[in-house]
Amino acid sequence: MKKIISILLVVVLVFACASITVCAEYEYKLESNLLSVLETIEDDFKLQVFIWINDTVDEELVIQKTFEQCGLTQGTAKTKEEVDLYQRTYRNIKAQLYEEYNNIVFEKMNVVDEDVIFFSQLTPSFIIKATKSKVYELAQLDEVVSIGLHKMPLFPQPEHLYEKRFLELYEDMIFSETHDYDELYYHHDENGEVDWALIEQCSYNAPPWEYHRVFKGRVFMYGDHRPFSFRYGIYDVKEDKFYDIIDDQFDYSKYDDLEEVFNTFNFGYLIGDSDSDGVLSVMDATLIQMSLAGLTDLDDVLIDYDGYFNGFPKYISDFDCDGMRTIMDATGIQMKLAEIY
Ligand SMILES: [Ca+2]
Ligand SMILES: [Ca+2]
Repeated sequence: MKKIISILLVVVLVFACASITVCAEYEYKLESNLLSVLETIEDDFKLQVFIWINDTVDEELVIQKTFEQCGLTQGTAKTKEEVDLYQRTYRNIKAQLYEEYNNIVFEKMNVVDEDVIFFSQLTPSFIIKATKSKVYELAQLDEVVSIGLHKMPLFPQPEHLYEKRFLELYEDMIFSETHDYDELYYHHDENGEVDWALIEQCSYNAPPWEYHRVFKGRVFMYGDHRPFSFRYGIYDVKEDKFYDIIDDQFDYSKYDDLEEVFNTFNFGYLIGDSDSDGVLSVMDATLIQMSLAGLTDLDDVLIDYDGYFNGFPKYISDFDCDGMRTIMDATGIQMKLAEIY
């Protein structure tokens, strides 16, 4: 009898462990904010959720194929046209690879068309409307990696900018209709009303290694950023207009807190920030001096692989943006810190 009880106990324990493992894995796929929302919603209420499925595309292979098809080699693109050709080819190859796989998983998810908000052609992801029970059901699919809440924006997405910048440039290109859109910061006027918002928006395009721009002391990477040149834009509430902030036409004086916002949130890379702590300090200058003296290897972010754009920095520590790391970069940082200009 004792033996039977022990066997039963073992069986019960094995089942208990198995269900704990399943639950843990199950919850692991659901982001914590979604889990807390699920506890409070009615059974028939449909949430907007973002679903990421496992990525079967070999990124290295895509990049290799892209360079072959473009007739370029990594680090040789010199003009905006070459960068655009690279990105266009990259997107098309990637879209072909995702098309079949995403369709198979989508069918397995068993979601009705009217609940689909976004079906990605270039990433392993979807945005759908789903009830609580549907979310738990999806979390059990092997292909689903994670599920999160889709954040609802306050302002409309800048579709007119797509028409102007995107469609004209890329009319022959396969692209997703919906792109990541996020309202990062709301600026309030003296009455407490939102008068402008900082927008981050990007489409899935290409690795951002071919081109960059220094703007207000920060380095912004070009790459998968549409409709704004370098990912960031402003929505002016009163004018009901979107502006590309890294644009020669952008009137920076109207949004004079913007530099502070960028520095506070540490967007892009702060030029000269050799130790990558998000702040310009004497340590950044010291690190440059030490590396020039051969006392340390300065392993800061490499931003231009071959320095093929003259006048652009090659490293984050290249404070004076001349493409080289010299004592002038350390001096420049020290002068900036001492506010001698
Ligand atoms: Ca620093
Ligand atoms: Ca330099």
